[in-house]
Amino acid sequence: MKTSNPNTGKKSDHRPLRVIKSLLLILTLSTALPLLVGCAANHASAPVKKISEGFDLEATLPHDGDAFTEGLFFDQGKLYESTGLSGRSKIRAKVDLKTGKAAAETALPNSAFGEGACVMNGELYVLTYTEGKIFVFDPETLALKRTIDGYPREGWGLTTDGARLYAGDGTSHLYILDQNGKTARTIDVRDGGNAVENINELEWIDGKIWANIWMTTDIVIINPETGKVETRFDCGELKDSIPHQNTDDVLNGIAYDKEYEKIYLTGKRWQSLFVFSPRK
Ligand SMILES: [Ca+2]
Repeated sequence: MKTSNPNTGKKSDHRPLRVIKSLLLILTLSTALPLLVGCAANHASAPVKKISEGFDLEATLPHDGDAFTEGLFFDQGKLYESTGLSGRSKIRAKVDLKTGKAAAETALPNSAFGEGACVMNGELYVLTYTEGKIFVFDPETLALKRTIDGYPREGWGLTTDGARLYAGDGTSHLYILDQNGKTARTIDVRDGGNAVENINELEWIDGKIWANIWMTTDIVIINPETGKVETRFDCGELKDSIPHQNTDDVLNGIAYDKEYEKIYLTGKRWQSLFVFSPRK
């Protein structure tokens, strides 16, 4: 806007005022835009990749086609597996990678339906599906050391960071448990702002939680601090290579051999165990 200057009678340009307004506008936009972009980024879905895009398939090993895999992990360099189904659930210990045969096995007590399993501080924990129990075994002898009763939710996946247990119940929540099964914290798992349901078998890998999503070929990588899904891997190419599948024979089983940085993937009653290493 231009007005007449009463002192000079000349047209006066209030340019400094316009410059200040412009600067204020720029300042406002420069402050708000990153916030808006940040909000959008927080609600952006995790990138989806094929597992073969980030990892090299190093080997395809035999896996027991009768094993209804619910938990898969390494302890002391040996592969362990927990299996499900009522009356048929067991722990398969020190699995020979070349043959897929377990050096030792033990059935779960009381015909419980076995679920996720892991070893923490020299104790082998096995969740049960609906029995409200957590069984604790000696990983060497497979002797039952104790039973935690009154676990307040369904048992699905289980893993550990070495100090705490992380358990799922088939919802979009993960629960941090102490050595007695007491819940210390709940993690809400979200991808692009949406709750991620049906979280199943779990594995702690380098500070993140890898999780199978039940009845899909997806594995999500979860930030345990925020619950945010950071990457989603589609493992459909693995499932497609497995013949003669029943409806329940889904991808379920993630184990990490930390010493050799290899990731082992399988599924319920799959005849194959896939070994991947990160592409470098
Ligand atoms: Ca696992």
